[in-house]
Amino acid sequence: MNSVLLVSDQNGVRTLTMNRPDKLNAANDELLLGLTQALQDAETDPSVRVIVLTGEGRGFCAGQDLGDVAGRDTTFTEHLNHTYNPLIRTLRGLSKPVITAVNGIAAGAGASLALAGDIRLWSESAKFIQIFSNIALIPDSGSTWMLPRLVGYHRAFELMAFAERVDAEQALALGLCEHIFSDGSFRQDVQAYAERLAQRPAHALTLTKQALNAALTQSLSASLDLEAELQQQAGDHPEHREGVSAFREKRAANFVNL
Ligand code: T3D
Repeated sequence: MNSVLLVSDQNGVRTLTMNRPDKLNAANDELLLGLTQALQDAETDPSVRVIVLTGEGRGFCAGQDLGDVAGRDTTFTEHLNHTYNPLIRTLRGLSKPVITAVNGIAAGAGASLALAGDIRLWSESAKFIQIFSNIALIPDSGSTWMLPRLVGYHRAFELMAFAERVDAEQALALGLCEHIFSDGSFRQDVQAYAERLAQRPAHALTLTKQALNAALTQSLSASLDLEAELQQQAGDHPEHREGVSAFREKRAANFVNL
């Protein structure tokens, strides 16, 4: 039997590929729990500097596998608390950078996953749909928290109410993705981008994520205090010494293995 999640490593980049292409990578419990575990494994593996999450085939993820819902013996609340919520908490809580490489349609909880990366790279034919209202559910897996922060309350509500289809150009304009790559070279372009990110100072990026995530919910004054504390940790780290030495010696810094 094929694994619902493929894991591969190349040059410090761990790629996790959702692998249910016949269903546009719709998520069953095996995929959701496996993905959460795989993210935790990537976090603790010192060889991993960047994590890429993508999908096999023409879909990124079509959200909850609707075939699995009928006859389920858990409530929606229990199911979310057991599967999607730990996944999103784990993903957003990782110290390492996560790239969501949105290779195709991202719908429902798949759209929430697409948003959850630190960097979102889209193929030119990718689409994003807050599709929940088509089946009279509410957006979950963090979409109600993330989307209004990106596009504002009103645009978020409209996208959710009409399950509007957002294409890659619109997504770029709305701030739902950072870059669009061609369909034909998408996987290679994502890998090259991720490898560039893997060369950056990992410890400093971890602290940067910490400061940015805290800033989403705290005051300017609290952020200034946190910056002062985290800057000390950054300044005390060998990465900082290497960066300054490289500048003085007019060479490229090498932050790997520090
Ligand atoms: O705890 C809880 O359960 C609550 C959590 C909820 C989280 C959610 O994500 S709710 C939202 C669930 N997702 C959906 O409602 C999306 C359903 N899918 C679609 O509306 C369409 O498939 C798409 C708009 C995403 C793509 O349309 P299209 O025309 O490009 O592809 P398609 O032909 O509809 O789909 C291709 C195949 O994938 C097809 O299978 P078939 O007929 O070839 O055997 C289709 O049934 C299957 N598929 C797509 N999405 C799902 C799915 N199978 C199961 N579940 C899906 N979500």
